[in-house]
Amino acid sequence: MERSADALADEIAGTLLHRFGKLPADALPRDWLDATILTVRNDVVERWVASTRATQQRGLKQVNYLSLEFLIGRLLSDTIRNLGRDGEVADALRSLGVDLASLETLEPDAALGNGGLGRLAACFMDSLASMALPAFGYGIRYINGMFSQRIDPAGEQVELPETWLANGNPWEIERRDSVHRVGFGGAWQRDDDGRVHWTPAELVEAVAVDMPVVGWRGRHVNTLRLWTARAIDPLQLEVFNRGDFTGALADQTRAETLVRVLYPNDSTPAGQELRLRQEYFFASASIQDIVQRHLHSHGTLDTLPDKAAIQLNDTHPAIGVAELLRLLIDEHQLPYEAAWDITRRTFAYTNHTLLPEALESWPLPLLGRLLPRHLELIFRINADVLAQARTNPELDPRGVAAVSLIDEAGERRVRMANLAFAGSHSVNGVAALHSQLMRETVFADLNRLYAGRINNKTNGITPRRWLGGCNPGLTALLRDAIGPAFTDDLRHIAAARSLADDAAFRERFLGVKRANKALLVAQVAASTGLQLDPDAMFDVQVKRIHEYKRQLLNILHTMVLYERIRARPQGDWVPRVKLFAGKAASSYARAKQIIRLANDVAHRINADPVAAGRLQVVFLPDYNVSLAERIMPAADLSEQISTAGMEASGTGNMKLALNGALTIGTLDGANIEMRDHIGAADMEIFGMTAAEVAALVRAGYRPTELLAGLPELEQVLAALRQGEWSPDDAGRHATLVDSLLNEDRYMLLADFAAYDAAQSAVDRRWRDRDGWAASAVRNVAGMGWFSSDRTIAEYAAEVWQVHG
Ligand code: 26W
Repeated sequence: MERSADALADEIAGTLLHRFGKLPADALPRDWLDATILTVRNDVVERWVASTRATQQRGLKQVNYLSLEFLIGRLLSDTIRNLGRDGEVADALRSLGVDLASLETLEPDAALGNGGLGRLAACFMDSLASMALPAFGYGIRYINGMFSQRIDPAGEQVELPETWLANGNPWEIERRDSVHRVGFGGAWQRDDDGRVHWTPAELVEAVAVDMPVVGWRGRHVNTLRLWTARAIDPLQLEVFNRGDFTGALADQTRAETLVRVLYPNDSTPAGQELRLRQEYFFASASIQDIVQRHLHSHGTLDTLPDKAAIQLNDTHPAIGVAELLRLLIDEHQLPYEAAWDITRRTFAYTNHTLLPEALESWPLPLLGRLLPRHLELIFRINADVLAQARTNPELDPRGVAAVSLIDEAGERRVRMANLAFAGSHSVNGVAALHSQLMRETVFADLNRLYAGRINNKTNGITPRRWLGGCNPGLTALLRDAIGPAFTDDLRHIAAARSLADDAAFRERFLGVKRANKALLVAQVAASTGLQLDPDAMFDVQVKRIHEYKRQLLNILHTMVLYERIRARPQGDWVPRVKLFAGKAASSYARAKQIIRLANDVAHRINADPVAAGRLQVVFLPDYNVSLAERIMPAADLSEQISTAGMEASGTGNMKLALNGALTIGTLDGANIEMRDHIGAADMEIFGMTAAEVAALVRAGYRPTELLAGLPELEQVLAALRQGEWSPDDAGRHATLVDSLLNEDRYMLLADFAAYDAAQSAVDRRWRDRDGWAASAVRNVAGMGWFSSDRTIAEYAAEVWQVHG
């Protein structure tokens, strides 16, 4: 063993003794994990302090990424790999009789996010640090992250609270000197000098809890600053003078409520007052912190836009626009025009969905009651927006109403996307099609008013976690074949393209895939008792359960396939394992019903001997980052089958392709750009384009007419309606069938025939093992552009104007 590993073993044993009061013989696995993390953290903290200091001394502009979600996952293995110390840590622990790999699986996932938007934030943090761009991620330190999902014996989703902090969080450092007061309610007044004073009815304190974000090769460490809430010291508030102990306790409870739980809703705004309180608490603390840090380094707020970029991850932090304006005007006495100019030059906004029901808006009376001064400022902004809109010849009265920050139809509401749009110098979509649709649909009038403001930054994924970390076999094979350059810059992975024609390489590639599948098979056996066939095609759809993502299309096709197998058991079937995973929002009944159906289908098919060796179906519970890290490397086929125009980008599509899965998908989101980079011949694209979807909506979608041309599906739907797939409760799936035949916004039946044809084409590809392997290799080689390093480089150059 190397000397460094010897020394490290001593350090870990020392931490165990001094921090946990244990000798190695008495230590439990969790003690070893925490001692290892705390020991590694010493190294991290030294680099962290050096990075922070260097940024300050050089006076560099900083990025502030405001996001209500950071879907991080585990940190130990990523951190030591980025530091280049993974081998050394494994050796040190081995010398102490401890296995690193099994320790790593004890670390809870930091699951402070719902899905794509939250995971993107985590990938961006990794890229910012890896590219040595100084950045803060700002978020909330939720006590309960994304719920953990169980599937009960009946096949229904059950939500259990997630408790990642139950044993403490050894990565975090509380910053007692970074504390800000956040107010709610009350009233404001203008004094004789014209100065506005807001007297909130309630005050809480936001306390910073920092986590280090270590970049690739450990050269730079950034900060993820998560806010926790506490009641203001009751002695200070003189509550105790009044003897009001219960009042003090109630204050503490009210404060904790703000950070209690992540809203487990994607694509439908939560709508409750608590969510707005959460958003303001987080936005206000973050903006105050940015202002304070800027003043500390630069002395004046005039230079804020030159030294700080603030990126709004969707509209969740958009109230921050009004908060910065308020601080500049009310606390720092800037005139409105100067404050607005600084604000607009500082903020930029990313939109992540065009689904109208997901666009946040708040009832005007609610916002006015909770944030009276902010509502006043929103009116002030809106006066300018409307005045400008009325002079714009491209906007008719309907267009003027569309750009207004206030929705006047029905109950008056504040449109957060319009606030974010008006308050930013840059507004971006997350894939080329999505940005185009922003210009043409939801933001068409804002795009007329602020021409040129919308731009595109196609999403990416961090190759450190989604290749190097999750797929060491493929990484080693690639390093061996094309050298290590791709580990520093994923674009170099293109060198693997020609290896698709190398038979020996293909064999090794298939060997890696087979080994990854064996790992997943073992995990599935342990978690569900089901023994999957590792030689079958692993056909994977893993993502949040949502109608627009069309898991139902995949399930219905699986049912049709099963009926075909039953009708011709001796046919030459390509063996498939249909793998589903994903969570449904707790309030989203239809999505939960889809989970139930997937499980009913799995029960029936897996129990039928005629399907054995031909078709298996499994719904893996509790999809999270760690499970994704197992699934991506083991997948053969990636299902990306959303109704065209509805999936903003997708990032699971990228993770699967980078790990050598072929995509069956619609021309939606980033699938389109993947096709451009990988080549159309190595993907199975099918179905309506976004333009065709829109045309069909205009012409009128008539599913019952379509069904007449789909006899096999018609039979399956009839059987489903009659209860053949749910013998214990015949009526269970009737409403699901109805939804397909009435007003199905997702137009499943319109794409069914094309999907079926594409699946047959996938079967033909699979039968040609060499062709399949060559295609898979070209998929991997074609993914270099989809590194989040590329995305971040574009943001840095075109939106933030920052450099390391
Ligand atoms: C207010 C409730 C709420 C919460 C989250 C509404 C909407 C959201 C997000 C839009 C959900 C989300 O994660 N969107 C996904 O963002 C990814 C990163 O850009 C994209 O790849 C996905 O296509 C998009 O669905």
